[in-house]
Amino acid sequence: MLRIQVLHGPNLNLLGTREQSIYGTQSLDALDSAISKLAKELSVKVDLRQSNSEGELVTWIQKARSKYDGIIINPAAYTHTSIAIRDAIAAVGLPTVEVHLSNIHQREEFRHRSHIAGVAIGQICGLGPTGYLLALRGLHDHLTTSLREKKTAAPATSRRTARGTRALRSRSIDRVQSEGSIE
Ligand code: CA2
Repeated sequence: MLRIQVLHGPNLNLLGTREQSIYGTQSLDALDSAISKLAKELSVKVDLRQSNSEGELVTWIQKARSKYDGIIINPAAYTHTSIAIRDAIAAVGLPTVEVHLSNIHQREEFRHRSHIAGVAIGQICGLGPTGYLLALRGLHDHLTTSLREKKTAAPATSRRTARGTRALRSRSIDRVQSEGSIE
């Protein structure tokens, strides 16, 4: 069973209570329930966490290395400031999808830059809570495809090696034949 860690950054615990015109009316609990429901349908184990602390997010990302196959993260304001979160994601090397409820590229200039995008396999923004569900489907797809590729890689390599050996053998036969013909 695939295991995915979902991380929500600072202030996302306030979802549904304020700034509804930007972040919508859904609470974080309702969003987490929708993610868990889809995870069940996809047979994925999800662990959902929210923190207002950069250090705590970094620690969870570091710990994910041994426990999870991928990460979905809305780093919230840390998206635009945190080299520490970027470095942690790069260090663990787990496929990571960055999600934002709002379209950060349509908002203030300081929200246009993401330190996370460069180490993520993709970024989804502007689609509200649906963005998390798309991220889960996309990461699930990414992980199952890369697992399938890993499984088929071995026989493909042996086929190549077998072909290579045959080609080498026939090349040396050619050489023997041509050497033979010189003599
Ligand atoms: O659009 C997003 O998901 C953001 O990551 C949300 C962050 C913001 O700093 C990013 O630029 C874009 C802010 C999260 C604050 O969430 C609140 C929710 C309800 C009420 C107040 C804040």
